[in-house]
Amino acid sequence: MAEDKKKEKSVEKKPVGIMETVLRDAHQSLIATRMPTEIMLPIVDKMDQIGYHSIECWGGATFDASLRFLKEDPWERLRKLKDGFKKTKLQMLFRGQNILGYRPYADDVVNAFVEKSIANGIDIIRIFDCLNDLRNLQAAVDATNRVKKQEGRGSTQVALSYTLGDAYTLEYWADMAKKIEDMGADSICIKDMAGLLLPYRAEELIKAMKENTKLPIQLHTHYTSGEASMTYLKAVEAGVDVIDCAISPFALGTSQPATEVMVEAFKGTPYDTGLSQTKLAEIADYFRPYREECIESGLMSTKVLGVNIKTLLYQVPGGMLSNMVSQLKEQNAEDKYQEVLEEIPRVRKDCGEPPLVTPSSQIVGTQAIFNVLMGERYKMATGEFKDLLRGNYGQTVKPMSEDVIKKVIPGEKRSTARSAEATGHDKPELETLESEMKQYKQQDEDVLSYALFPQVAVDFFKYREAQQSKVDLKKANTEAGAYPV
Ligand SMILES: [Mn+2]
Repeated sequence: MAEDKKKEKSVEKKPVGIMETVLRDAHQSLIATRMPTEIMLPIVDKMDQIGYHSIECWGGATFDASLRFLKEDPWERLRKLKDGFKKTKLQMLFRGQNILGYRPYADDVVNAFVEKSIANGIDIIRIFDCLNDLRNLQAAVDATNRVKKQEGRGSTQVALSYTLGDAYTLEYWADMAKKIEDMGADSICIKDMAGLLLPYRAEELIKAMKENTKLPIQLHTHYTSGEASMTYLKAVEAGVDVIDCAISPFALGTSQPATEVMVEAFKGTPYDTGLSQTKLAEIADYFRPYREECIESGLMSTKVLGVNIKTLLYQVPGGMLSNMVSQLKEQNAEDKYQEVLEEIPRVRKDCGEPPLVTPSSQIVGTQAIFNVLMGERYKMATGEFKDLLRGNYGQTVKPMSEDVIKKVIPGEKRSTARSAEATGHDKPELETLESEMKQYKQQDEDVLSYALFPQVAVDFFKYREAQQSKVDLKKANTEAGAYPV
């Protein structure tokens, strides 16, 4: 009898996992990805004792920002984090065939990047595509699975970019969940970059997907529209397995819901995370002075900290809105703001109703500005918009407007292949890339940094060499007794 009761209780329990984003998305969303490694390292040991499902700490914009602005080797950061996180799984964000860069790469580069990411410390790779064209994810998924088989480390998470529109029915999402399972992923992520997913919609969505797949589902959203904590609550009740949260000093606004708030909300329920508020408070205490510093220096603006309900009205991500405002300002056309906002959904429809996430958000936003400022729709089109119509980014869920295709790229051949083939990156390119940069190479990973950001990486390599020769010089001179000790 007593045993039966115990059994019943253990069946009921379903602790929700927390992925902590402070080392990646939270600072990408609030301080333009500028958190340096030296701020991260002192707290790693304590974070490792919390019992998070995982720590997101790499990928997204961190790679670019490290090389470009912080003059840090992103690979070195990853190795240092791995040294400190002895128990907790490390997670990264990976842009499908584009890896972390802005163009599609050949499969050999994708393979090498996945191998090196795992070798240097990543456990879970979250892979997404801006059109949700799963073919653009297959190479990265296969590479991760291959490493997992060989090394026993590495887990594949496929992320769907969440969006709204006629095509995005519950059937669509449920069907995608099944397809992701079939393509060999270990888990699914719903990636809601603009905070569009409302609480009751989340409940329906998770239930529908769970009916179609056994894979764990992780939910990622942003607090931008102010709905996110409620969305997590309903999603967890509907069976979601992991939620993405940020420790309070780096939570809310355009970042994620606060870790401590979600932990407290589920305390004493079947979803109890089991995480200690006392220990979490120590993490928050550590990051609070840094937050204050960022506010004082202007790195963290109060503009990103509030709630912006307009993201729901126009389904435009927060970052895209601020981009749009500055583009209009440059053209002295701030009075066209409302017109452009209304043009965005129309442009999105014309090009097959894609999710608005990097890079599709910029492509659609800029074209909407062109359409309004030129006084005639598609009188001029950007190169990227043409590429989107040509099929170079892959396939959209809905067909594109034939009229717009005729007007913008008349008579041109359109591709139906995945992005790497559509853009001619269908042959190995790693060797060529290496030959271009071999004078700077100090580790195999340098070739991959160069592949993603050629100019920025070379600048970094030169900076690194200068630093090293300075240090060597100092050391040599000290050894020779040239400097007084
Ligand atoms: Mn995000």
